[in-house]
Amino acid sequence: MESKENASIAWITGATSGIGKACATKFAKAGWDLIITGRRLERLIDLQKELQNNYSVNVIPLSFDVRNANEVETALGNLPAPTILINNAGLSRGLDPLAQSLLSDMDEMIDTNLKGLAYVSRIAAQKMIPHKRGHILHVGSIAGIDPYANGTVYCATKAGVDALTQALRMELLDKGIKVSVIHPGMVETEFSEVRFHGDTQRAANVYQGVNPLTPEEVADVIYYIIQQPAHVVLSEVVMLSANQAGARMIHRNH
Ligand code: NDP
Ligand code: 8X3
Repeated sequence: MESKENASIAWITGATSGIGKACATKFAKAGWDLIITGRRLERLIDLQKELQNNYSVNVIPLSFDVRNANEVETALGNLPAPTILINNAGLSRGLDPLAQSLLSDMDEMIDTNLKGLAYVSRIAAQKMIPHKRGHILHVGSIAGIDPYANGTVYCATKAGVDALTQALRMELLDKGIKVSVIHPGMVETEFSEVRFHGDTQRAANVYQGVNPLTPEEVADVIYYIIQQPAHVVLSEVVMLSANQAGARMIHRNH
């Protein structure tokens, strides 16, 4: 990455799709240099080219699995401190009672949404602390503050993200580092396709008649959170479609 005077650098995890990809575009448009991450390297490289060509910013793609602490350390450990971290990589697997859930689905959600998120924020915090500046933003979910049946483990991981965010904010309070969480409701991304293991019809049904949020709308709010004056932190933001009043209280127009 070429060094620019006072360049602002954003690390964005989960940038190959959905909310993370929309954040990468939003921040590149605003002139931020980016570290974009995800497992699908081809998608990262395509996005890198697109953003560098369109917005003349520096973009570094880093492909690694957030579940693997060694991969996270190898990828991010030698980088300079980011100005901000958008810790967004995450997923849901299955929509079943706990008694019928697959162990592999449960492990994947816990390892990605909770352990992976913690690995990445740990490194970002280590790097930001000596500079006494920075902003760590976690992508939680309405599922973390309004749990629902058949989503036990996903909801628990997102409740964990909420708790982790609050505790981290306390730890970093006297260190000049802001910590925020955004809890979106339904956003139309690849999320449901991943949840239903590639069943695109079942995934499409989730958003029928809802007018869900778009990833670009969520990215706009994330940008707003980051742009607040130095003495202001939007610590927790809940963002829903106007057709949604809770995780499972949804008005469908048919
Ligand atoms: P997408 O499936 O579109 O994007 C998920 C992103 O996470 C991808 O870039 C994926 O990259 C990355 N990711 C998943 N697992 C890993 C892993 N093990 N290592 C590295 N990267 C990983 O979904 P969304 O954009 O909707 O999801 C983004 C976040 O928003 C998630 O944390 C999700 O829980 C949260 N959320 C989503 C809502 C929704 O309705 N869509 C609502 C509320 C919160 P790759 O596969 O290339 O590794
Ligand atoms: C994703 C939103 O309601 O499907 O976090 O859990 S929900």
